[in-house]
Amino acid sequence: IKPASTDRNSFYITTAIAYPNGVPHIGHAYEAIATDALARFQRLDGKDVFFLTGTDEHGLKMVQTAQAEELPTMEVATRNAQRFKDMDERLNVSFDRFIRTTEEQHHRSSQEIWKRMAANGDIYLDSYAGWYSVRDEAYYAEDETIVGEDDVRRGPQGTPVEWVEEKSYFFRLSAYQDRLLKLYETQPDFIGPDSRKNEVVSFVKSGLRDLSISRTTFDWGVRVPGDPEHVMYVWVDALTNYITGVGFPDENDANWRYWPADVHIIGKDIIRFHAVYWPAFLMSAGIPVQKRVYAHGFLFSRGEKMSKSLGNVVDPFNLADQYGVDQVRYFFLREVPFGQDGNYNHEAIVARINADLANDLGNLAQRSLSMIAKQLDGVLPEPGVFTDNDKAILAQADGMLALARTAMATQQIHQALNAVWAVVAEANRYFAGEAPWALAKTDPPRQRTVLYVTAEVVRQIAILAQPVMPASSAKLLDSLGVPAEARNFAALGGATRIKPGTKLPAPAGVFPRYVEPTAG
Ligand code: ME8
Repeated sequence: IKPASTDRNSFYITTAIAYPNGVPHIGHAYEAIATDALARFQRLDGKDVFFLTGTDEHGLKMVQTAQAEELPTMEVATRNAQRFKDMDERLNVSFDRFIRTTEEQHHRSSQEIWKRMAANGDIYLDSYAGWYSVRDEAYYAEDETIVGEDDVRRGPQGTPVEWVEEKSYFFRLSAYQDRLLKLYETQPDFIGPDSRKNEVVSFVKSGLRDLSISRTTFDWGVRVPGDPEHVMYVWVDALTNYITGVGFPDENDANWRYWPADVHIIGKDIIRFHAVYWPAFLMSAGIPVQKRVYAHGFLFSRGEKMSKSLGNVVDPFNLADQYGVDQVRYFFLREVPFGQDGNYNHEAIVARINADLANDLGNLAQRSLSMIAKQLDGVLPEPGVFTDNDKAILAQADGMLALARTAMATQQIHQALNAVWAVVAEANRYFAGEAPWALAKTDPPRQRTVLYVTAEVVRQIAILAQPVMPASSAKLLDSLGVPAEARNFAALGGATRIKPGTKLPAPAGVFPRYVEPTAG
């Protein structure tokens, strides 16, 4: 096996791949938006980024969905996968590849990792008897299940389980307990946030059972090499998507240099698969393990977990139509600390749109730019000598990048936004305190300096807002006359300043207030 890349300038990030047994819901949108913000941030910071997302199309759940619709499984998978891709496009998610696990390359990839695990002595045939949840596509031990008052036995996620007995291949997960614990110890940032890490460590410490990794009761999956009666357990091929996406099994593929992934972004319900099974499979196959797994929380609507099976799905397309794409992206990433659960409702979204975006950032930009347009012929003024107030707000703006970098390095997207909006708030105080509208008559050179400083601060804010609100930030940077090649993070932190003498286009409002549609 060729050694994986040590190119520190590359950055490989993934989402979970969604089950296309239904249409995308807000949980999927949330994960896509957050991962996109992280990917865009690294791109703007000069990294060579590869961003993978896609759909997880095998497994019993897909078969049952297609049966219920009386359609071929592939047809349902193809139709719904397209909805996920459409959602990504609608939400401005800048993936580099959208993988579908039904692709031929992915079948080869999954068979290759299987063969390597088998060659390492980690796969054996036995028979399986235990509790299986179709909804989770997961097996549970008897003591992980409970029988409810309704006489239905459920697993730890609250989903019904059924007794399954069949011949099955097993993966020797039990042999990896010590190596996994060593991994968590030597790579302390392998799992984030800490609450999830503790959960995983105590799960592994409590002892690992070998894992059933094949099924014979249906054939919708990747065939087990050398035993076509079996298809792989869906999670074996699902996790393998992360290496298929960068070229595996062809290690001469140009994209293989991205492996190992810098971070897998997933929801908290699937941490065990990513932080226990996946690194064990990779170790067994002699492939370097990913660098990090970060689990975000769940979004709740009306206090209930949202899922396709539960039916209280909020449609991401409708949200984007109603509030605007950047507004929705901003809301979820600012409102919900990334890694924790979050609530969503109409009032909270409107409050963020009108306060943070329309009032605080939108008005600041609009007021300063229209003053430049009306009173200075639309030419960005030359500043005079900076006062202490000017220097203080410029220093705070220059300091945003370092704070945002620190926050984004551990996926604390909300903290990066907090750092930027602290400057938005301070810039508003600065603008109100300097009162440039009054200076037009009393001290025109000072007015020019205040407007210049404000424009410079808004420029840095807009550059740093791009990962979260790409389209609106671009409009803002257009109205500041910032050329396309000066919009990455190399232009932040005081390295360069906005150019005086630039003729600006007529300022266009970028962040409209949300107005309730009138009845009828
Ligand atoms: O789990 N809030 O697919 P999936 C936030 N195919 N995130 C949510 C959520 C919610 N209400 N509901 C789901 C799968 N998610 C597997 C993944 S990866 C090799 C295979 C998240 O369609 C969920 O945690 O059920 C997961 O990260 C992603 O959406 C896809 O969920």
